[in-house]
Amino acid sequence: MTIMAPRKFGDSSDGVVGGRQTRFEGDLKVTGAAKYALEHPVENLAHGVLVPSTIPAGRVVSVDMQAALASPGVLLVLTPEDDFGMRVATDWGGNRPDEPYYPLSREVRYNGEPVAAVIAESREQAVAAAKLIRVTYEEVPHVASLDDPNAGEGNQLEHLSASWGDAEAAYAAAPVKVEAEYKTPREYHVAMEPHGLTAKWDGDHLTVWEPSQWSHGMARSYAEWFGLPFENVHLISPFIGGGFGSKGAALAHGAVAAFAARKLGRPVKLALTRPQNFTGYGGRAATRQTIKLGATKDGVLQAIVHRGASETSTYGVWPEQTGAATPIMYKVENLSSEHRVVPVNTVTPGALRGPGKNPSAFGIETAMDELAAQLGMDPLELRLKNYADRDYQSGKPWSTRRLREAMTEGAEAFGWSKRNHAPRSMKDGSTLIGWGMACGTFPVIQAPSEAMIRILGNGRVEVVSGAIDMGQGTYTILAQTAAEIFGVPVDQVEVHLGDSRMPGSAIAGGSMLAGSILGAVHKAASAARDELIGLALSEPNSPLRDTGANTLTFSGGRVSVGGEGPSLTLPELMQSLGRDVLEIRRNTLPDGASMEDQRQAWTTMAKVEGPTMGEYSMHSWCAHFAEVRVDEDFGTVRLSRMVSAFDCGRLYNPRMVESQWRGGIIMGIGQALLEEGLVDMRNGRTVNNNVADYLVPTNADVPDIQVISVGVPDYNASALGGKGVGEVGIVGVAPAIANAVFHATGKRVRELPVTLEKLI
Ligand code: MCN
Ligand code: MOS
Repeated sequence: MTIMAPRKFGDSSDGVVGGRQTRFEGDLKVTGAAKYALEHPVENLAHGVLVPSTIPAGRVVSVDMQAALASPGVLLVLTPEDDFGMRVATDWGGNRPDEPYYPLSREVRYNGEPVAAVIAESREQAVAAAKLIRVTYEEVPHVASLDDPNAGEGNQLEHLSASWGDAEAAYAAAPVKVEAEYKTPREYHVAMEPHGLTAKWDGDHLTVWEPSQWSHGMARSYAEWFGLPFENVHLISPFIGGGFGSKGAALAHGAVAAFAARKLGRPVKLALTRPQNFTGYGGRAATRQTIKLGATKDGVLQAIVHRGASETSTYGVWPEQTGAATPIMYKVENLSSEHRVVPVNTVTPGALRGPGKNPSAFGIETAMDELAAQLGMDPLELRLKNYADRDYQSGKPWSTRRLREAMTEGAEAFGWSKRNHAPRSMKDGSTLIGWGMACGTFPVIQAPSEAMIRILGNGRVEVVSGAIDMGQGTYTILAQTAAEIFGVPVDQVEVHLGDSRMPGSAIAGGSMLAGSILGAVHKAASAARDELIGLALSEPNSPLRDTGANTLTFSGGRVSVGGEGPSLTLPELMQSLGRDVLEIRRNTLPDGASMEDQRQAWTTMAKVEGPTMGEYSMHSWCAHFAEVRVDEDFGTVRLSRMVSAFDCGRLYNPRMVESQWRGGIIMGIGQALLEEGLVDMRNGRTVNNNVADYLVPTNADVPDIQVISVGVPDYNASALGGKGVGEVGIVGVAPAIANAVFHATGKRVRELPVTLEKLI
């Protein structure tokens, strides 16, 4: 269990909901005291490594492991021959086929799929022995990527289609038309902390130290794999070095390590190499989409026709939904949107910050810029002119949508009114200057959570939850919430997170955690405070008993009647009540939810609700404004300035939020200018599968980023009025930058990233 002991704080006014409290666990991180999963010391460790396939498609015919077995320190070699005795676990969609699970696959479906594993006394010995393994394959023809001529059209996913009016007819009749194809490449999470774990068995109890975005969901997978009760698995993940969507699910390497640990009767640590991190969990799928916009001569949208496709694997369906943002951005009476998935020989792609919305915004927001250019209109004016007064897809009113304010206030801060709208009109010597804008969105996703509040005799307030902090600020906002309710300074609060034995929580994913877990903590803390009030007013030894009050005030570290008369500190109150501890657990499920409902709520996605499940359509919104400087001779693009305005409802901690937004924007800068998984068509391998060749932004690539909040509390979206923050920041960044490049150069780049060879 992790006890937070922060040493330094901002103003006391920062330590409440809405305050700018500094990062609660910051000290632990900068001093190295925060232990990440793979750093957890475990005695008698054995070390595992995976052997990845070197072909993209086919079968493992045989594995020659004699030399590896004879190699120093080797304890165990696992191959597809081994009967793991495991069963397939429930996937994110809630499906659980009744089938055996082989984490080392005999069928090879992508280059890099694990086909063998070596466990040895040391990691070095395991690595050396793994090199001696000879795998014989029977290869079959493969489809390398979406660009492979054999990729085919793929399969249309009906549930992702949207349609109203008669889009094709309205497009045909529209006096002004834009039609273009937009492409995004494979992109990867590149978290600093690699995937990996230590697995340890005690009888039929399994402990797993593993970075996780979802302690309960991942513990369930381990339990299901091994046919164990959920309670027998203990997954521990107090700190994470970046997940960005990649650490929400238990993966094959976890199964291998846990199986090996059981077989050897000793703990096994297994960490993926950097290249293996590109195939351990899939990155963002490559996408392509065609958008047709029809408009009147004065820029009123008449029709949107959208046809998109994304790569998936041959064994799983992950749609990177190119039409996710398209239907809700603008007012349009005729729309048709369809998405296909095209199976290729890749690891199944996965969730990467802003899934779906992100490539979708690249399509629609570039197309809108093209329409503005064709009309000779200010792209901001075009967007405001076609502002969606409601959600045309669901027909529902917005809960809150301050996108207009985001656009106008962002434009004001950026100085947009000084823009000369003609491309190539703004220069500084041989440097072309471009200003571009684009909008973004991410849905409010709601899920139940549970939390426990413990008040100790010494007055410390503990918040306990299985929720995850991978850097977003969960520790901090939970501490602020409890501090506010008990009227104590934040340093009187301790937060315990990231443990599947703690109360269940929503995934730190889909930007749903903060709204969900704060609801639970607020409920549990309010209940604990009510309980304390009840006791303080009724217990014979309580000095507050005879005040005749019917409630008490918690403020400035003291409990009193409306701040008047006698007052007690929390420890004094606990002492007078004769209590060492008061513990209250609450969840946000409807009252009377059964144990089965609760189990499902914390360990599956069964109770997760989308943005239009209720009366309203609920989303976060943003508008980005980018300035680029392009060297005309060399085609190099430098982002020189960025202003982004957001509507994410109420902000629980603006300091954390600004950092979330900037983090998302920085990832968007990478997507716009640098990031591209390059596929070798001969063998289906992403060749730049390392941090030297897969480029992400460094400090020198990132200019000053001004972020602005225009949100107002939205109590439909969450108990405390906030909307999601973690993902919306990346959405719309790439089109804003690409639009700025068009404004600078007059060249429209419709395929990310915008690299110099596309400009000269
Ligand atoms: N917050 C707030 N007010 C709100 C909403 C959020 O103050 N109205 C702040 C809180 O500090 C909260 C944080 O923003 O902890 C993120 O909240 P939320 O939007 O609910 O997102 P989650 O907690 O569910 O986090 C997941 C989200 C996702 S899906 C990805 S991907 C992502 C992201 O968060 N990956 C991250 N941010 C990341 N940040 C870091 N450092 N590392 C990652 O891997
Ligand atoms: Mo975020 S991609 O939903 O973890």
